[in-house]
Amino acid sequence: MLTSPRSTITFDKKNLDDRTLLKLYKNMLKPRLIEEKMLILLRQGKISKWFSGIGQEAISVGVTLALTNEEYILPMHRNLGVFTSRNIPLHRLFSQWQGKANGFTKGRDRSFHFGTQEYNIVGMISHLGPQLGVADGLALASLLKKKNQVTAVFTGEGGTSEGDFHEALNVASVWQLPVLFCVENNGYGLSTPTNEQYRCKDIADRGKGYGMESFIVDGNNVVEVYSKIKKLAQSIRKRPRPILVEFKTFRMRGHEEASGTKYVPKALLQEWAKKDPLENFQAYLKDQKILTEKQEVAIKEGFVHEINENLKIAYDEVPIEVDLTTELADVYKSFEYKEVKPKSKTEELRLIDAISLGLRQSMQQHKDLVIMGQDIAEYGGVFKITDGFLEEFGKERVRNTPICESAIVEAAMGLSIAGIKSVVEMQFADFVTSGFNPVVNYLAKSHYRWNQQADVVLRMPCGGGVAAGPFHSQTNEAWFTKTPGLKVVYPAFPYDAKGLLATAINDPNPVLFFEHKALYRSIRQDVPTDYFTIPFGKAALLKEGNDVTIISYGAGIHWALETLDSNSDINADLIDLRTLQPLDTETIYNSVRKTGKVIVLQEDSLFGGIASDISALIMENCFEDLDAPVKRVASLETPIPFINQLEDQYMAKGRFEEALKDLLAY
Ligand SMILES: Cc1ncc(C[n+]2csc(CCOP(=O)(O)OP(=O)(O)O)c2C)c(N)n1
Ligand SMILES: [Mg+2]
Repeated sequence: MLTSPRSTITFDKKNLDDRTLLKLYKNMLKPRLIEEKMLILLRQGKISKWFSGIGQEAISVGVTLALTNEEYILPMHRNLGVFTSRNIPLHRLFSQWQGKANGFTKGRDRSFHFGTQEYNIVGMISHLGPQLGVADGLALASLLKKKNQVTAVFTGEGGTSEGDFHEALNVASVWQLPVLFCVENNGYGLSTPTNEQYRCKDIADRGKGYGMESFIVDGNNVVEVYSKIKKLAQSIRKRPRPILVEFKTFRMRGHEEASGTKYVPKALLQEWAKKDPLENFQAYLKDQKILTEKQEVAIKEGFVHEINENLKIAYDEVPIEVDLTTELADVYKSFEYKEVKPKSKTEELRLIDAISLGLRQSMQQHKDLVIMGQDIAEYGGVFKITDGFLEEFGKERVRNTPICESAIVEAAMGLSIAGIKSVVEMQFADFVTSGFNPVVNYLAKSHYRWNQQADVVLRMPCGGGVAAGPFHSQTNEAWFTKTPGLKVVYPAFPYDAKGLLATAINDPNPVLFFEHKALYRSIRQDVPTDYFTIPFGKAALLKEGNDVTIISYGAGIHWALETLDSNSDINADLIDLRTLQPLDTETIYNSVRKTGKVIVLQEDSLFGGIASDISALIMENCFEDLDAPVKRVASLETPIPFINQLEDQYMAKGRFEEALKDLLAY
């Protein structure tokens, strides 16, 4: 071990050869030079925003070079060194930052908000924490596919305050997933110093709380980072488990360039400037005669040349072409629906049995389909949909989860990135709020942002009429129908539920599959017992009549049927939407053009529900054909109450018949 007279860091190269040491050096120098160039361009107004990782390069570089190129890394906004160490052509990075087509997001997302399967990198979303759970999913895929690979995921110390961090660590630990949680503790989260961020001594201590090994590493010492991670990665590949590593380092510049460092004590900056990872390592290599002055200059010149050349390529690239068709088409991954016709053999099934059978058959169809949810294995799920699945498909594919909706939705995303389909059972649709962020920000936007499908189905037991109160009775489809990138399915019958669930699982896009709890055991139908599919975006015309068009879905369909049964004089088209996204506007318009009167019935509260949008669409597209204003019937603008008489008053059901008659009399 030698301390360089010019280096304040003690490097212990152990058995690392000179080639490796030089490689570490070069890989640190490159992002540093790129950043220095970016800071100049920023001052010239040629780039918009920059999050600097200067002073933290040893971590990005040491971790990346310690892994194999096939192993996934999930970097953050200060990890340029991850991208450069994976040898992404610089002009592609520059194009990405300039929002050009040769980048990774077709100009749809900025800076480091992208992933690339080509380089096994999965970039962050702004919300910081979600990628920790995505890493769990990637690591789970490695286990399931027996790949013996490590997944490394980064977070700052600020991000460790987010629930996602705790959920991800817990899941990784309970499932013994091969994840390296890399915490870069750089002293600040935006302007917030560590003593306002957390109260434990070291973040590494948190690993213990989750039953996980953890280590503290000098994040400014590239030899230590590389050697330690290399050793840990080898050990994890042999014996899969999560490990937390806290890298002590410092953020030498502002949170982002415009925000400055006024709030950072000067003495701290000076102290850490002396520990610069690149300068110290360079001094060490020179002392050790591993790097000569001449070599240093040549390496630097080479990089400067590469940077300038690539900048020119990126600047010369034409600005992105605006093409509406492409923009709209890229929200979803294209999916070629393959019809599997139902065979003739049928059996009378309740909705719940049809869903269970459908799910079972999809597990048989897709040999690596994984289902995850609370209490779904031995217990069979709170509604018993997955009863017996554990015995048939095994513990690897039928996974009980801890109570952490966010991390599980994120893990499902990770599985999808690794090419594995999954179905997540929300115990109750109400609880999706605890995993809301990854649904609407990660799953929904992933294909549009970087061409990565989220091949995930969320099963959503929903709905009222079961006297279960404000947190077990909601029908919250409207939270999702308004988010581009998601598909929303809401069957009313066992037959539809079985066929649509098969399609939802075949479809590589994120699908929210609503299952109405009050219909689970009350609605029966003859259903083909073999596997079959039903296409999305095709409503069912359940009844035909010329007086009025009734549009509904889910439980509303059964309320409408009851009303029509007891009013045989009313001749109505009854449209069961079946899927809300995509929405079968053609069937709606055709019917409205025939009847001239429409009533839209939804179980959810009125304001902002899908009935409002359907009403608006009809008004915009069929105004001339209307003989009366479109009528919406929905539940009260209150939370859904518990006790029957209050719930009955709340529900749209009680107001439907009168509204329908009023409309007919208009
Ligand atoms: C959920 C969420 N809340 C707040 C922010 C705004 N924000 C972006 S980065 C950041 C600080 C992150 O600190 P840390 O995790 O320590 O990473 P560092 O920037 O220090 O590398 C904040 C508050 C955000 N992006 N997402
Ligand atoms: Mg920080």
